[in-house]
Amino acid sequence: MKKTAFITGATSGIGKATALLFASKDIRLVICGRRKELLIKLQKQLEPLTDVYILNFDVRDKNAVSNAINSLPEKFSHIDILINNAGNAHGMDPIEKGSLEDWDAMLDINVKGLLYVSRAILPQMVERRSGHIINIGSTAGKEVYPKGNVYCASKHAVDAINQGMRIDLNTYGIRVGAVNPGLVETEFSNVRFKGDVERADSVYEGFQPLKPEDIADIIYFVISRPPHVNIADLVVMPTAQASSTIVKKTI
Ligand code: NDP
Ligand code: 8X3
Repeated sequence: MKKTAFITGATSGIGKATALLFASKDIRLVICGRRKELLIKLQKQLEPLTDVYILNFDVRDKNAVSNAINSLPEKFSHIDILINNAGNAHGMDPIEKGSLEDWDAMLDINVKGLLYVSRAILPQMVERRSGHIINIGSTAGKEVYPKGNVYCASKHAVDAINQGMRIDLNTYGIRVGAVNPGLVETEFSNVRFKGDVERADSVYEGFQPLKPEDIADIIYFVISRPPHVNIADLVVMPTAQASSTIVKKTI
């Protein structure tokens, strides 16, 4: 039977690459994000391949999250796969100089937003005793690096939530796992450095970073395992990267 996947942060980067790959695998899609024009563009691109429904909301707004999910038409309301991907880093400052707005954004989006979306979708998975949740964490959820402070805290929280979900949902046969990427070239650094393109580009200079499609491939591998297999926690880095601070660069 055709499955339905709900992907947050589908307007760019990892979420968009995952939507493209899932569509080619005949998975029905609910694609989410704040930039409606990008969602409409992606919907038009994917509709020849699969059924696509747009939900346009900010994951920080708990009422918007639950209203959007409750408004899904019947065809899209049975969610088999949840990809909790929406998130970003905002700023990169030493802790004593950190921006309170950046801290709010990272904790509200990466942690609370993930929780709001999950809370709205989990009851139907529990009722059906089936479902698969992939939480997009980060190497920043496994180690802390200089000036990463609050972003790393948000991704360590995702790591803990991933474990907590797996424990609490174990009894219902719901699969829960995290995919934790290292450096992936997306809009991530543009957002982190607030549109400073030169600074953003320099993050990926002198080595071959991961592409969003590399992560999409892994997400598809995880969700396409047989029902008795749950990939609980996976870390993936570019070959040039050994840790958050050790990257072999040619420049
Ligand atoms: P992008 O900036 O390319 O994509 C981020 C996505 O999140 C966008 O689709 C954006 O949509 C969505 N998003 C951000 N804020 C909100 C919000 N408030 N409400 C709803 N949607 C939101 O970055 P990536 O693809 O790289 O990031 C995806 C995930 O991967 C994030 O959780 C990130 O932390 C994680 N990650 C990224 C790595 C990297 O090196 N790139 C490495 C490890 C993890 P819109 O703006 O339209 O709302
Ligand atoms: C994104 C990877 O190293 O920029 O989560 O924090 S990093």
